[in-house]
Amino acid sequence: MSMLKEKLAKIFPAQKEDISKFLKEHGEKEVSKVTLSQAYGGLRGVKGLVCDTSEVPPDKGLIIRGIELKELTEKLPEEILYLLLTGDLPNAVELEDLQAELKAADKVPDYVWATFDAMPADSHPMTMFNTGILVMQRESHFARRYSEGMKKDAYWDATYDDFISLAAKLPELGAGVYRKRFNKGDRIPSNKNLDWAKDYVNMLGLPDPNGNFTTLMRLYLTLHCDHEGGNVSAYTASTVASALSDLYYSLSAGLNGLAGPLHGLANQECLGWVLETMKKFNGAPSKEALAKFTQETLDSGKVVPGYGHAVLRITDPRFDAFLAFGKKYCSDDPVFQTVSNVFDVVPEVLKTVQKIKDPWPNVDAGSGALLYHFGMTEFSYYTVLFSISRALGIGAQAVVARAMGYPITRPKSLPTGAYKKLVGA
Ligand code: CMX
Repeated sequence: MSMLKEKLAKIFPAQKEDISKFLKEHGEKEVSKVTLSQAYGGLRGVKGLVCDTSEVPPDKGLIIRGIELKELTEKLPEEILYLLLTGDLPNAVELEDLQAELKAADKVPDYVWATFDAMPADSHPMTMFNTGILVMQRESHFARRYSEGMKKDAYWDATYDDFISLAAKLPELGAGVYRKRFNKGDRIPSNKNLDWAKDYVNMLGLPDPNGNFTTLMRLYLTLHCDHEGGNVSAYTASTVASALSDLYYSLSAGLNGLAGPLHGLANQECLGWVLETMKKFNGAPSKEALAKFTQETLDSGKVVPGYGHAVLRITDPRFDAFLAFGKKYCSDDPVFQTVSNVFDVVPEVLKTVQKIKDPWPNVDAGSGALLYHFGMTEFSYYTVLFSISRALGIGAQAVVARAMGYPITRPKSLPTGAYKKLVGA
């Protein structure tokens, strides 16, 4: 048994016991009220979900297991995976053990590539990526063991095996999508001596002479890992997993949500918007021109991608981390300079629109310019990168939910007529 699984086997029973005691004592206490506007408004702000891997206070941004994101930007994604699951960062031996466990499970089956061959050449990279995950469902340890009559207390163990197996394969799967979809030539084999992010860069096949692209990729794969339980991808995945659908089903379902333009696809949309401004103004636009273009975007009924958030009310610390990276590694790049100018201008314009609750940049506002700088110019691919990272949080949440024995998700809906009756309208 790996060191990580052994550790989880030790800590989960005590956590489950703690929750059970907590509920026995306080289970009937009220934690949230729901207004009609909230029922019709995407349940914004309603407390009714549990997520122990991370939290997102509106005035702080992402906190993973009690550690603010700004303390974690130098960590490897594998360390984050460990942290999400256990609440601790691994020591050097534990990290090495996890990396070896991932390397042992990293082979994408050949039938995935054959499936891609059968797909239309212009399929969206997210469609290919999620199809790749779904088609691998036959590899699920959970599904096999469930059909063999696995006991409830082993559910987390089988979900853990699916998580590691999937996390191991996602860089190869993502790189395979990139090379196939954008005609980059043959797939590049995994190198067992490289860490998770560096091997991904190796398999993508983009030049990285001084290692800066690898540094960006480690940061990227760390920053997008998790964002509590209520965002579309995490909530969808956990709902699907609550039906005891295995992680292949639940992860691909969640990532289909990430592929929406109001969620993870915003990073592709955002770079598109920035490049559109540069095209329109023949190079990096002035701040006045940017303000005008922002207003035109709003007037045409579109959203300004990369800005606003359902929970945050500050500049997203993930954006701060990308901005700091850009200032260090590509401050002369005109696309990055435009992104930086957009940050000076767009919040001021959005603040003038009363209904917009958060005028500040989110994670998607800056990442595209950095990827573009390092030669990844195919921006329809960007949400695949987001997905590889987000799979860490979704997978960890699924393992924890199975270990705690959470039941099937089933909130209550009512027709409008019933709500009218309920409030005496
Ligand atoms: N540009 C224009 N209008 C915006 C806006 C933006 N960046 N952000 C919010 N609004 C509008 C909303 O569309 C909404 O308008 P309607 O009432 O006419 O529908 C109104 O302001 C109120 O929205 P809100 O309460 O401030 O924000 P929501 O919680 O409803 O939505 C989000 C949050 C992220 C969907 C929204 O801010 C948005 O569409 N932003 C642009 C897309 C984006 O960057 N998404 C990525 C988010 C991060 C991620 O998941 O990856």
